[in-house]
Amino acid sequence: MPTPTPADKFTFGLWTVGWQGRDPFGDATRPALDPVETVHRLAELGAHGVTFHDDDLIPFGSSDAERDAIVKRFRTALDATGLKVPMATTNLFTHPVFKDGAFTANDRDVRRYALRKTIRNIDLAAELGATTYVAWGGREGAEHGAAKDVRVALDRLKEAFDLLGEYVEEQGYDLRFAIEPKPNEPRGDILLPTVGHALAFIGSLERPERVGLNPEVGHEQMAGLNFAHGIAQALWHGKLFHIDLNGQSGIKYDQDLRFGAGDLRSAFWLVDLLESAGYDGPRHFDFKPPRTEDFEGVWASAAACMSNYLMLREKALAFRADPAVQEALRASRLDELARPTAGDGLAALLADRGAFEEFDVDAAAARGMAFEQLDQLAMEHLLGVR
Ligand code: XLS
Ligand code: MN
Ligand code: MN
Repeated sequence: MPTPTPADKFTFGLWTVGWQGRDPFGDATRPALDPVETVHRLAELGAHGVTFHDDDLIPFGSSDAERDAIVKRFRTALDATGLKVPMATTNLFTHPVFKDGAFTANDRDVRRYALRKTIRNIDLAAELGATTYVAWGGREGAEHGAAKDVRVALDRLKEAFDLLGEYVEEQGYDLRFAIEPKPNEPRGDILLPTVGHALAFIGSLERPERVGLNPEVGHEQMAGLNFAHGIAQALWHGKLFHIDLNGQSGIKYDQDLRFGAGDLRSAFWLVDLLESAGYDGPRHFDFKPPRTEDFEGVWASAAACMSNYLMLREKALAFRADPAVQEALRASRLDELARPTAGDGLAALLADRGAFEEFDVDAAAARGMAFEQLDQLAMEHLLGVR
């Protein structure tokens, strides 16, 4: 079994292993975890870093003196273990004040409060060395029709990101924002529901270069989408700033299974993509150890997230290195896809009788693509028989 090291850049949110198992139907099944213990346990397991929402670390409503003491203790644990804080984010969803959203709440005072809460934690994130600030707009959405004017709400969302970008620039922080799309839950419908929606939105911002994506496996799958395809497009746009890895079985509630559980084939193609594209950011796990588990199960599932990634990486590398796969890729004509369609120019295309007048449509239509053989090789690698 491969063992993780900090060089693998595995990171975990405090809220993942720290999830107490509270769900809409049941109470907590585990006691609270001390963030300092989490730091030590993650370091022992071979993780590179830890991430947090402001309220995961500093309970909502803490005094300034309590806040300082908590941050000091946390920092001591980071220094002792060498664990990094590559990313932080804001909780803009738990407190009832955010019931109608944060940056897009109808109430202007709530929006101003949300911005101030975010800015306060951005200062802490920068202080702890984070270079990515995630923004998941869990409550930015609606259950009703006319109660949310979506076009106006998007104006307010743009305003928020423009102001936050201005703040970060003014402070001279080395910090980029990563928007995390999700189609629903906890709102009936959430703004920027998918990678595609968020990519389009980023183009409308004042500082688009400072804003990218933090896509989550399960969130795209909740919308029935192919996660690896979404990630490929995010990479193509240069917008994969961060990633939330976990597992999901089909279109249902946000399951947050450990990475590799759920759709295993999708996880294989995702790791194959991240590794072959040279993604060098954190591999961040945003999962929830099921509420059936005690702490032994919690740490076992955290370790499994990392080992599943590493096992899939080995499989993906072996798949790409296999001469039979390389031959199958040629048979499926991936090399042809990589050739520009009209590198010879538009005039040459228009003059090329072979491209149209003399093109043998029937012969081309009859050609097999040999995709099944290629895909079966992937299956055999994944199942460990090659
Ligand atoms: C919830 C999100 C959340 C973000 C951070 O579904 O995944 O945990 O990643 O706020
Ligand atoms: Mn999730
Ligand atoms: Mn997430």
